[in-house]
Amino acid sequence: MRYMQPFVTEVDFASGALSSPGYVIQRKLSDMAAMYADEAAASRILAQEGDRLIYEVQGVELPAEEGQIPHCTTRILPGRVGAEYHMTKGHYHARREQGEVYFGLSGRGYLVMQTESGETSVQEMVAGSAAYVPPYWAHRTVNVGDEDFVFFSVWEARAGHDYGTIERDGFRKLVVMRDGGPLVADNPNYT
Ligand code: S6P
Ligand code: ZN
Repeated sequence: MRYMQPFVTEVDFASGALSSPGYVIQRKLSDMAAMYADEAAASRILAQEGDRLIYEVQGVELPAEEGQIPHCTTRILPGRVGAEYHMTKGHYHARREQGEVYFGLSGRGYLVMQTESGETSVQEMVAGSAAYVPPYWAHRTVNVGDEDFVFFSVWEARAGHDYGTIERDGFRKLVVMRDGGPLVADNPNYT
C-alpha cells in the first residue's frame, strides 16, 4: 500500500482561485448558447459583442478511484442572456446514486435541481450556505446577483458527469430577471 500525501489548497473566496489548481475550465457563451431559453439573445450577444466568459472552474486533480474526494470552486460571472441569468451547464451524476455538497463563498446564487421523475427544487445560496444535492438530483447553479457568485463543491470521485441528458432535455425551471430581481419560471423549451 502506497499512501497518497495529504495536502492543503488555499482558496480565495472572492474569486474562487486556488493556490495551485490541478485544472482550470472556462465555459464561454459559445459553449452553451443553445442552453439558454432565448437562443436569439445568445446569438445577438455573440454577433455584437463577441464571446463572453460565463463561468470558470478550478479544481484539484485526483485519481478517479473509489474513496477519492474531488473538490473545486466555481465562479459564475454576473450577467444575463436575454432575461435568464448566467448559469452553469448543469448535469446529473453518471452514477445517479452519488450526491454532492456545495458551500457558498461569495455572491448570491440559486441552486436549481430536478429528478428524472419530475420533482424540482430551487435553493438560494449566499456566502456560508452549505447546500446538499442528494443522490439522483441534477444540479445547475445560477448567479442572481451583481457580483461573481463563487462556491466550493465536494463529491465522490466515481460519481462521473452526465451532461448529455441536460443538453437534450434542459431543466424544467429557469431563473429569469423580473422587476429587477430573480424569478423561477417554467422552461417553455423543456422536453
Ligand atoms: C461537480 C459539481 C460542480 C460543477 C461546476 C460546473 O460535480 O457539480 O463542481 O462541475 O459547478 O458546473 P457544470 O455543470 O459545468 O459541471
Ligand atoms: Zn455535480
